[in-house]
Amino acid sequence: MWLWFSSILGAKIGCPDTPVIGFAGDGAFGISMNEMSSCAREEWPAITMVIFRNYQWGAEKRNTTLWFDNNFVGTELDPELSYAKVADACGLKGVTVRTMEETTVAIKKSCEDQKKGITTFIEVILNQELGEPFRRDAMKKPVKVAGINKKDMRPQKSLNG
Ligand SMILES: Cc1ncc(C[n+]2csc(CCOP(=O)(O)OP(=O)(O)O)c2C)c(N)n1
Ligand SMILES: [Mg+2]
Repeated sequence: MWLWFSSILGAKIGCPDTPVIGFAGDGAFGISMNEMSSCAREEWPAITMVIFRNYQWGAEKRNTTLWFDNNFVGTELDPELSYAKVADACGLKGVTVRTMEETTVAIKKSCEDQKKGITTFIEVILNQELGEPFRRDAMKKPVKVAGINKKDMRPQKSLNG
């Protein structure tokens, strides 16, 4: 999940004459975005990164709503944060788009820009509709599989005797 951005940078280093485009959810991208502080350097070849911005860990949120009677916890991302602005601040190019047409235009333009050494981050603003879980059949409430029985506990022997 977190690997995509760094893999995309590696793919471009491996194939510098090919347009390289990465796609990631905003949660996944948040885990690997620290590479943004490196990839504006002169010697790094340019890539395009498309970030699907639904302001949530959607897959995890879907799981928790199914497990916990439509409740969710710990899945909301910061709505104040703009990945496009972070890109600008890193000396990269940040673009915000809201429609399929805008996204298409931005991706095409970014591929042209790769030839000029310009890396583009395209932040695609989405709604928060949740998709189907990967495994609906596995979406049962977590159950306690093993408790702790005091009788099973033993004092630890000291290593120093
Ligand atoms: C390294 C790693 N950590 C955690 C997970 C579990 N996981 C699967 S999807 C997901 C949330 C992804 O959120 P986002 O990238 O925003 O995508 P969305 O579901 O919102 O489209 C997480 C945490 C994972 N797959 N890999
Ligand atoms: Mg998301």
